[in-house]
Amino acid sequence: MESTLAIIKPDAVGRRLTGRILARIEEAGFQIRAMRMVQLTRDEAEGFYAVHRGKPFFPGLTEFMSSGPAVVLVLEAPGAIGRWRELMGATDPSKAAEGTLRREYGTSIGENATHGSDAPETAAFEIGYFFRGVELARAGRLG
Ligand code: 3AN
Repeated sequence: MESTLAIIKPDAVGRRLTGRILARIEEAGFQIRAMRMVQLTRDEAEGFYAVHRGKPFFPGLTEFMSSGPAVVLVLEAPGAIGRWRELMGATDPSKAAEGTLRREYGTSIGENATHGSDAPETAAFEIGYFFRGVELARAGRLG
């Protein structure tokens, strides 16, 4: 079993797409182990995306991610990291495959509706950034 950190980004929450994206997550067979709505400060967004510091899109990315509420989730499934990235589609919505969340709900490479961890180490960091172990354990009893 594997866990990944997913975010429904401020563009999607603002456009009232949260429920539809959650339905797609559950229909795809992920177990939601933890979930919370957050309004990131600029500092918190910068900490989350620290690996991208220095890249040209970093200021815009962190401004966007702190521009409104987002929904953070821990998704569990066998191969959750890869499967969630597959369901999201490519970073650029115009290049994302038909039927993916970013193709359907993303509007630009910056405002692309969802985030997902890209490797087990990243998932561990990102899950720990938002959730304490006890919050996961409690949700984990749902099975
Ligand atoms: P992904 O989220 O698909 O793993 P990353 O990790 O390369 O993509 O980039 C993190 C986030 O930064 C992306 N989700 C996207 O919102 C933003 N981003 C990446 N590349 C660009 C770009 N060239 N211009 C604007 N935003 C970008």
